[in-house]
Amino acid sequence: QVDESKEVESIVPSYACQRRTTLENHNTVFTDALSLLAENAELSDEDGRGVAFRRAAAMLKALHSPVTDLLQLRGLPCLGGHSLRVIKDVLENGASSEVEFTKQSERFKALKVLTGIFGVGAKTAERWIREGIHSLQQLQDSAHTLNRAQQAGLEHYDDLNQPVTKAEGDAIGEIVAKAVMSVLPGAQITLIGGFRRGKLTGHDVDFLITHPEEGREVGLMPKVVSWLESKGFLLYQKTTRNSYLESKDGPARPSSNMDRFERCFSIFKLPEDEKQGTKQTETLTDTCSLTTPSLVKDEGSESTKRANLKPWRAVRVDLVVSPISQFAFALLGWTGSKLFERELRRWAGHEKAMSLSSHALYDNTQSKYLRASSEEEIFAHLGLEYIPPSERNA
Ligand code: DCP
Ligand code: MG
Repeated sequence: QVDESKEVESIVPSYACQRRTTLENHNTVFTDALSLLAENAELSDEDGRGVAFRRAAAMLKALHSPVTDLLQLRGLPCLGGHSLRVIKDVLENGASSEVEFTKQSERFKALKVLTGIFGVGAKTAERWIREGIHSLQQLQDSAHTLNRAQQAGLEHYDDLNQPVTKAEGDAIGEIVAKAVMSVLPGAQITLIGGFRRGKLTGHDVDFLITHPEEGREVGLMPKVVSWLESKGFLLYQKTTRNSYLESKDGPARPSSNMDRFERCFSIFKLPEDEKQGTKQTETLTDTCSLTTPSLVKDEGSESTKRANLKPWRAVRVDLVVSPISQFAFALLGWTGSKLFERELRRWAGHEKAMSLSSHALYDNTQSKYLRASSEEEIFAHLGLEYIPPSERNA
């Protein structure tokens, strides 16, 4: 016999893209625990387990009140045995022993520290850990040659591991907009990623650039990057070319989830005065050339001291250029959250026999592409109720 009054929700749809998930989370104690286990699984090359924990956490995020009793979870989707055990542990003991154990483990701590370096993924970190490298100091003392991205990541470690605020995101948006307008008047720039979903902080700032006339966006990225570089705004950048091939009757069928837009992974040098909104454009270039530490001398207190003294801060910025014909798909694909995106693609494939990417939507039944010029149209093609960005925080 279920006590009806204890039920949190009667019907929760099983795909995250069918649910409205705001930033208001009534179950952080459980979602934090499950997210940490998801992170540990992802860092350990166990993606299947990672997704299972992420789905369980996302379902709990969509509930309108806190869970206080396991019985309230009856009939709710996305909860596997493992996730249920974690929730039970938290309910009964105030914390999950598995989570506490993971947090304390040398392996997890080392994976976090090493993958905290921009340019270092789980595989590289794993390899280093097997060689006994667990800290930044040990990495620096080792004979490893780091690639350009990793060197920049290590050099700006403290800054890049400090969350980016919305105000900083907006300040960078103004700079990027200026760059884009200077090299291609009429081009449009849109804030995407977590900030578009209303998040107050993020690990980076993401922008999507397009032009209302198809084709005018070709060659745009190198010009934007040159402009930014000439003004001293870039500490690091790597641009990848657009590798998405156009076929006779439309964009080629997406072959993987990874999109192939022209993309720039960068580390921005955001001057403090820009950040505070008191713009002194004339002196900007001077300010920017003040300090560019070329060697990483130490981490810890010295580097923190330096970080506090310098008149700028390093911020991760991603730029993506899309032709206008693919803009709606790029916008939807880059707004996130990551799980929301994953669930949209799973819904498309499993429920609608369609393939969704950040470039296009292909209907396998009709063997044709479905065009769209807005996110609303894409949701409609997918037979889903429209979910605005602020409710895609799964
Ligand atoms: N994205 C994706 N799959 C990837 C990379 C990105 O679906 N492998 C999409 C979803 C993300 C968006 O791009 O929301 C931006 O990627 P971020 O990693 O910057 O994620 P967020 O902006 O959501 O998070 P944060 O606020 O930490 O930057
Ligand atoms: Mg982001």
